[in-house]
Amino acid sequence: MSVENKIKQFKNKEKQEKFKIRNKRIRFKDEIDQSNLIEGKLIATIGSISLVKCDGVTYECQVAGIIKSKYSDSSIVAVGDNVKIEIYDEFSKSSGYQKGTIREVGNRFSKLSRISPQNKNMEHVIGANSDMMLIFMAADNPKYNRRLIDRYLVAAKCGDLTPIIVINKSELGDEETIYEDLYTYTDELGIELFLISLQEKINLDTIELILKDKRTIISGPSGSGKSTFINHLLNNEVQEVGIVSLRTAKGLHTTSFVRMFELPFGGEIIDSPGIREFALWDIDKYELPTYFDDFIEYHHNCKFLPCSHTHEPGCAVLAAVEEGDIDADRYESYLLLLESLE
Ligand SMILES: Nc1nc2c(ncn2[C@@H]2O[C@H](COP(=O)(O)OP(=O)(O)O)[C@@H](O)[C@H]2O)c(=O)[nH]1
Ligand SMILES: [Mg+2]
Ligand SMILES: [Zn+2]
Repeated sequence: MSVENKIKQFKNKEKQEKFKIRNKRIRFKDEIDQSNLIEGKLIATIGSISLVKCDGVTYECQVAGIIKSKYSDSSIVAVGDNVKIEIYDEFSKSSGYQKGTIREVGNRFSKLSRISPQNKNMEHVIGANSDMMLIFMAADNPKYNRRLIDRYLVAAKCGDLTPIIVINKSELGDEETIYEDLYTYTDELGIELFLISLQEKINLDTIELILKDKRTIISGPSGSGKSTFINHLLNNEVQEVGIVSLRTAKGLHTTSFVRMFELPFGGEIIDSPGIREFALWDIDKYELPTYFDDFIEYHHNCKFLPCSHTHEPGCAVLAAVEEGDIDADRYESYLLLLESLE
């Protein structure tokens, strides 16, 4: 058995123990009564409340006490989930939506996860079943941050999301300098990079073509222009009244607030304005190098395995950094992430 598989096996055991402790309130079943259930998709989470859209109608839902889901080991429901709900003859006072209960959660083909701020042993799935992750930053004010780009890239790979980098406020920087600065991402890692300006209306059609008919989850530091971007995509249409009043009822600063919008030209975008910190979930320090695509060809050639690639004699990754075959900036991100995992 390879070292990586051994680590995986160990982690799974450890996980199962943790999972026994949590989710006590909810029982998981392989089969449930399907009569009275309707299919929908989860479009917003506000604290413990989920909004589910079925055939164009939005319902305010809670999770049932007995549920069918493969995900007893993580957030039980997440924005983007395909769910089945039972609806009631009762309307929510805060949102005005008809009430329902989520009884089944479909399989997720991708996810963006972080460590739950409430409980560091729990996974919080920010968004599910998304095709892409848009890493949204600015040329300046605030200037894009390579440490954060690398952290997002690890999360994207871990969750099976295709990463795309967008640098907004391009009029505040020198395009050539930015392309040079980020060439590792485009040329070494094959990630698409777009420079746009919402203010000067530069390259906005290009980015819309990328988003069209896909589901995208957007992440980036505050101030980079994400809200401006989403308003632009939605033609500045106001968001659903029910969501606004629910947020007010629940307190505007609900840290788990996430929502999904339909794009007028086709596709969907998931925004998580309630989420500020982003600690990587489910990554072991010995596994971390496998999330750095540019390390992989060196990662197995170290003299001693597993290797942390920090100080070990005969480390092939360190040698590649010294030779300039691995970008020194990427290596610095690796060291910082490694530290954060310890
Ligand atoms: N100079 C410049 N400012 C922009 C651009 N796009 C957005 N902004 C401004 O950046 C600030 C932060 O935008 P906001 O959408 O709130 O960022 P968020 O925190 O990521 O949601 C606002 O004052 C916007 O008007 C741009 O292309 N150029
Ligand atoms: Mg914002
Ligand atoms: Zn090494």
